[in-house]
Amino acid sequence: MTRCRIVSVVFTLWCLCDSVFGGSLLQHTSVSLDGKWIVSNSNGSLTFTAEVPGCVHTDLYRHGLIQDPYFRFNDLSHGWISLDNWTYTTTLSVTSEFRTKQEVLLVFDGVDTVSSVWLNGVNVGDTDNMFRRYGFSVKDHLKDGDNVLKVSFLSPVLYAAERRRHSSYRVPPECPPDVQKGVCHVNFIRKAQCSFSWDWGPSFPTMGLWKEVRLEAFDVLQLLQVSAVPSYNSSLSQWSVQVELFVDAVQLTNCQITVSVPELDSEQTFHTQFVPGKTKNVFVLNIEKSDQVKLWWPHTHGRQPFYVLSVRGLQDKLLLLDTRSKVYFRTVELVQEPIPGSPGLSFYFRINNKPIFLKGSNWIPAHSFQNQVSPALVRNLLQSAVDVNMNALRVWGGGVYEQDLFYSVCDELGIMIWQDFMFACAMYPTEEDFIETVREEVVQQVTRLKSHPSIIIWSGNNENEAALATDWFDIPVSERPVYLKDYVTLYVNNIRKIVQMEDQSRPFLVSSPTNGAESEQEGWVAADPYDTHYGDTHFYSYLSDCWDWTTFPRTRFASEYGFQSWPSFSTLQPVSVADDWSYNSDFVSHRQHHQDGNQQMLEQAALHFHLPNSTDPLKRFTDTIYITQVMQAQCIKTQTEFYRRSQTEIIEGKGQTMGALYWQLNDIWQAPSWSSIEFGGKWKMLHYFAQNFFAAVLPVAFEAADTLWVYAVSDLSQDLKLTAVVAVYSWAQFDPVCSLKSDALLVPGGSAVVIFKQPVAALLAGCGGCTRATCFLTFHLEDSSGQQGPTNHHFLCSPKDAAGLQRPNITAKVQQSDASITVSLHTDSVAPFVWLDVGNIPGRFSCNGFLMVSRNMTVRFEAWRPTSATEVSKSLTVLSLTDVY
Ligand code: BMA
Repeated sequence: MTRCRIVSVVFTLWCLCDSVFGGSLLQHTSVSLDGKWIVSNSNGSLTFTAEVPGCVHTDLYRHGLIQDPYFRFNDLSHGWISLDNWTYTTTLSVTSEFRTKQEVLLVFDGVDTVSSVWLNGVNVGDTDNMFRRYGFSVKDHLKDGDNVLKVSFLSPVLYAAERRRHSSYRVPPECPPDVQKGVCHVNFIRKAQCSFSWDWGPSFPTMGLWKEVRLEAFDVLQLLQVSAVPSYNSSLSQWSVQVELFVDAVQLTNCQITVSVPELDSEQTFHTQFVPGKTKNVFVLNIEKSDQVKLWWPHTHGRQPFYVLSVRGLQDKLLLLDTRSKVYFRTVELVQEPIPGSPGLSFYFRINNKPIFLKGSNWIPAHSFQNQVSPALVRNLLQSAVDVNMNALRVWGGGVYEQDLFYSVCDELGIMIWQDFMFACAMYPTEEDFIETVREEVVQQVTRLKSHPSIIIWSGNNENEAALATDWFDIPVSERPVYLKDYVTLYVNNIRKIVQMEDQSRPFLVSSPTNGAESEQEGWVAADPYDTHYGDTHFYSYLSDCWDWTTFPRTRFASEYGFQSWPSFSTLQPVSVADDWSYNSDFVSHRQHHQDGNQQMLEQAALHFHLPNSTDPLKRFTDTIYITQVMQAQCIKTQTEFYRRSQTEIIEGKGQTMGALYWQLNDIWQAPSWSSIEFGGKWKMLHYFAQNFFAAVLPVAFEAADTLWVYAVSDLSQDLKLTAVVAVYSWAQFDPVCSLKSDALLVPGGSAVVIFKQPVAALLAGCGGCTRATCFLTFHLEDSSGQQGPTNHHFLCSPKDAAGLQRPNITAKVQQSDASITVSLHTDSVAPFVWLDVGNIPGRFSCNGFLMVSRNMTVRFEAWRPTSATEVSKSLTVLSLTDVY
């Protein structure tokens, strides 16, 4: 058995806020119980050392007791792990000095999920919620010398099934669809809902101590957490910061608290009394130089400055508390108000008084085993988001409340977070103990996260209003009131109430999608939560032609929409064998968790592209992967551009779209999904496209009744005087056949306006023999200082019908130039969707998936680990559309 030795250290204050320094002077001892534990299964046939933080699955793998869980079909063959009960054991040695402190707590930052905790044979506590921190008082159960600590986990799968058996009515869905190859009743356990399988993820119902474990001993008090939430009084033009100290005090303690933000010359002292037990103590600091406060802005709208807030607590001359944390100043409002000429209400975010269009995606857990989500992985994914001009992400409600670092990086990068509570696509029980544990979960998570400016909204659940309103689960009409009542009990009377008590600084929505204020009017479940006149919408339509913008809802806010694609071969290869590398293989159908998903991708692609038909099976497979990525990129481009150009106008009562968050940013494993970034971090073609379709200034083209329209979209603060330049190219030659220019137009900041309009027939007639089949368009915006925003393209026919498009011969030369690696490309004819791939060398190109309309082009490769031009050159493959025909 491994032992944890107690070392007495003096660092009193641990705070869950973003403490820059932390530190303390009060006699307080904390000892980490992370590191090596022993874990064994219920009959003792398996016993091995365990890592904490960690989980049983990763330990089994580390010891070579199971194969890589992500390899081929192992998600199925490893199912036995979560059907067993597992016990974690460690021995800790305690000194009498430690034991004689007034209070000794055994603290678990995260327990996954249902366990009983035993110290020297005494049950000191139980857990039932992965999203809670637990602190058990253990002073009376510790002895000098060795102490045995055991955490006995119940199988989450059997526990959930047992809870269901005891429920007096069904709480649907009972099980996931067969295609997800998952396990049942996940809604009965407070655990990542996707861990029992999802339509993009495997079933790995984990067990273990997934966050830190430690003993805390103290005499007077312990500061559990500090939060600092600024608010602005506009009538007084005055900032203040609400500082909350969460304190666990052993005795009544008089304390003089000094709160300050030195950089803003603001300091206030308060005399307070901490009463015994856990208490929240609130202090409001008025900011002296309110007019000088530098504001936090979303990415591309400004910078993300912070100030250091210091809190010191003195009892007579004894320093009880001394902590520093970051405080960021910004305001957020969700504006739902009547719009002239449109039924319904607006739905947009105003940050620091400025309406802001949210551009981004949805975040899912980055791994089935959370202990594998390293700081580097979190940073890489978030950096990849801002690198393609995203300013927002939605942390989706079927995963986990992310780790502190995630939100700190979002604060630093200016990523706005729409934060769901962890309930998704289901009805939920409302038994007393279930509600009780959820209440504690909500208090803790809001307390932990509310100091982060990045979080701009809380949302109660994912799609549960819609599930009820549009009857996903065939609930008989007579039983509907039960589920409605449960819905209101959980999300409105409990979660909403708690959030409004704990955090008045940002809006709360009960669900997503929702009609917001209108849903509330309708008793919290609207007749049609997808109503485009209100709130946000989720929209999926896989088989209608995604190039036809008229199929998209002209919504106020698109919080989910998407199309699937396959990840690249280099991502699949490590978890598969040669037998698997065909689109009809068992592996390919096994990894697809969305009903008919593989077929849908091909059908959507076939609307505009020839499907790969190489006689070489491997080439046919990799070409198919490519074509699914082309399809996905082009589909989401079209849809996102539609949302962005709809931001200013109201057409037939609909419009003023103020958000486009596509589904989904990242992947949990190597499988087909809606993601734009593959498991492992590689960018799909969609992610490269996002760089353009989320650009601050963007020209958007579309056709309506055979007329070409070009809109100028601008997210900038300042107005621009722009001209649209439309070039007509022939598929068969490089130089434009002709080129047209609009008049200069004033494009106000934060708007989308028509800048060019011409019937397609007239445009082609004036352009030397061009037809829809022989020609296509590129276009860009410019002002007196040059081009503004990217060059965009518009096809006048499906590429499969393009006349004159030849198979290009593209050559590439890789060179090391200064700090970067460049790829110089040469083509002998026009090449659409040029795709550079360097296999498993981590990194990204400066652009990819592009339309090559000139003979030469140079692209940079930014490697995420040391590499060389030779290595890149060896791995590089270049593909363009006609290569797959
Ligand atoms: C939405 C999401 C997810 C799902 C996605 C794709 O419903 O909320 O539940 O993965 O669509 O189907």
